[in-house]
Amino acid sequence: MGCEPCAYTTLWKGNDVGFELERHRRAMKLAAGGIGASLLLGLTGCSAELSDQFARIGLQAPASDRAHYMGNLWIGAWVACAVIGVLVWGLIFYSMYKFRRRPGNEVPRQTAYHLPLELLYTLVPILIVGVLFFYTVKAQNRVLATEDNPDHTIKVVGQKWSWTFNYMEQENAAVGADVHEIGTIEKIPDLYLPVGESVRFELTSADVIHSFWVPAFYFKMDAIPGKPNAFELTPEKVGVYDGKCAELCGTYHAAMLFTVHVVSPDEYDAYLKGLKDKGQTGTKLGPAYPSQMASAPAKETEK
Ligand SMILES: [Cu+2]
Repeated sequence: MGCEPCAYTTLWKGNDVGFELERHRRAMKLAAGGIGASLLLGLTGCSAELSDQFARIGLQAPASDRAHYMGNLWIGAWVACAVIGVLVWGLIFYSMYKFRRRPGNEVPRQTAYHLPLELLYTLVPILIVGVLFFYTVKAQNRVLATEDNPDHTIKVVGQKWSWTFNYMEQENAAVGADVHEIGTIEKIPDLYLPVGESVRFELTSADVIHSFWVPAFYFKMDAIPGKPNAFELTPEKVGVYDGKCAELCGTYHAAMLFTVHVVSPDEYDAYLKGLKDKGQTGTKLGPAYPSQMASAPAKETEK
């Protein structure tokens, strides 16, 4: 059996039907085995976290107030796919059985120009796409919603091959200055966030397009030179999370990592105070760009 048309011809002629049926039976057994193994892994799980992750269809635990909207969209899309998949496969197997070739009936009855059927398979996909589009826009609007006065603003700069975080905390009495941390390819930078307080991220880039991504927030947004982007969220869970660049930006794209620490507001202030004490005040566009960011307040001077 070299190719599908040959297999089809052979099957049609009825010369090797037994072999073909055996081949399909084996393929079905393999598929059933694979699905069974996945289910078993999900149900028994190596740990509670793994089975929780299975229930979230691969997503890690959500860590921000916006993640739930994206998580619901993700689960909803999979449920829609499963329902449609079961329906389509069901109809396929039903047709295969119901209209199978019978002795004395070499060519089954052909159906063409069946208007109701044609309308059905034009309208149903449009309906499916429409429903998915509606829920996508709904989730997107919630994820991208902003408020006038977020509790904190962090200007994030993507630069080859790391990140610079500028904490705009001059108005924060506990810190009293804008402070920054510059990451380099040798030193993965830390991003500190206060739990339960809203943070506005203003993204830009010093060179090429990068993308700011924290998987536990279920969100990423491009950092584009000359085009400021912004989004907001409130971290909900104290913990340490991975951050990375999600835009293939060049040779060391994979090295553009950062570590997110969601801590109590007091620890957040203490960390920023530490940056201030180390002289990391003012705003920066990364190590290769010693000048201040254009939008930084004029009174801020760099050291
Ligand atoms: Cu990048």
